[in-house]
Amino acid sequence: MRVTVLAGGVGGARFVTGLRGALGADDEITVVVNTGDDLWLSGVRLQPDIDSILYALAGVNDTERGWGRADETERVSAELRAWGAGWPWFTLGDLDLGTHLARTGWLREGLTPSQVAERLSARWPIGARLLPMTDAEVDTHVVVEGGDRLHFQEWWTRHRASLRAVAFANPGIEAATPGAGVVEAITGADVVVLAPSNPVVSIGPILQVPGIRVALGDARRVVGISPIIGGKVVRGMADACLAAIGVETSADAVARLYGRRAAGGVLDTWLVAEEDAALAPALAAEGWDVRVQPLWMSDPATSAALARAAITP
Ligand code: GDP
Ligand code: FO1
Ligand code: CA
Ligand code: CA
Repeated sequence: MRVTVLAGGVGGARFVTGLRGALGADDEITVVVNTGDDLWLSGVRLQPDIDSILYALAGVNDTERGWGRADETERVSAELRAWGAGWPWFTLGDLDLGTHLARTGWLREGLTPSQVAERLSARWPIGARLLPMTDAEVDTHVVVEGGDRLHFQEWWTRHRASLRAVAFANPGIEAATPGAGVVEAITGADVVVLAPSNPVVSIGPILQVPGIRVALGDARRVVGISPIIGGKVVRGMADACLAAIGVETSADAVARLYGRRAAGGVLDTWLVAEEDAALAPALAAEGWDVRVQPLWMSDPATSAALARAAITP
């Protein structure tokens, strides 16, 4: 079976890890990863969502923080701070920096981000293909109340989303094209899954890359999983992001944001948590194939059970 997942960082990584556990060696997993979180810092290129998924599949991730490497040290970061270089509120772990240096070197040699992702993926038997959503640099910016414009990473890691966001933008995305293999991975899959990732800053940028929505229209089947359980985000700042675009933090509002394929949206099926079972009848009345499932991915077993439910016709 061929499964293609559209994903951001933590929610994406947990889901894809579960999917790998649910599938066998003959199955193929492709992950189209958000690159809106990417940034240049102290001369190196960071790709947080790609790295979160890469490290999780390789089993070298920091499971508590949800980003970066396990057994990490921060000697270089302390030195950068002493120099006044980079961002004092943003830590580049020493092992993680090795990834950024390798990536930046390859980019300087002329490799595309897609080719770099392939090289990074070759180090460990990760059991999935990681495809950047685009090879263009389309970093997410946040416009906050008052009109200031910040890189998404500054808004989140420095201000912890405390400045009220009023808009998100990915400059240049209108002219971007899907990364190498992305369209084929979507149209050729038995099922495409929108991971329980941030709908605004993880899935949102992926859907904005010209050509990706069209490809989803040509897909065999598209299933989405709610990142909202019982009206709350499981972690992160999706609630602040949804508020900024005028969408309620609820499993049904996110479903309507994505929309049904039959009505010009991107999904055929929507998975909501047991806590949100009461929302199902209204969605079903609108024509949704809505399914109630346990959506907590607390360990590999629950993540695999969710993945199995998502790919079940
Ligand atoms: P990020 O890039 O690291 O922010 O990660 P993603 O965008 O991939 O995922 C973030 C989203 O994952 C948040 O909105 C969370 O609510 C959601 N999430 C995290 N853990 C779980 C879980 O166990 N179940 C579900 N349904 N959603 C989750
Ligand atoms: N998140 C933080 O809250 N503080 C950090 O210092 C930080 C450093 C960092 C370095 C590399 C990386 O790949 C991710 C990092 N993150 C950090 C997480 C990341 O910025 C965000 O949580 C995600 O991009 C949100 O989607
Ligand atoms: Ca992210
Ligand atoms: Ca297996």
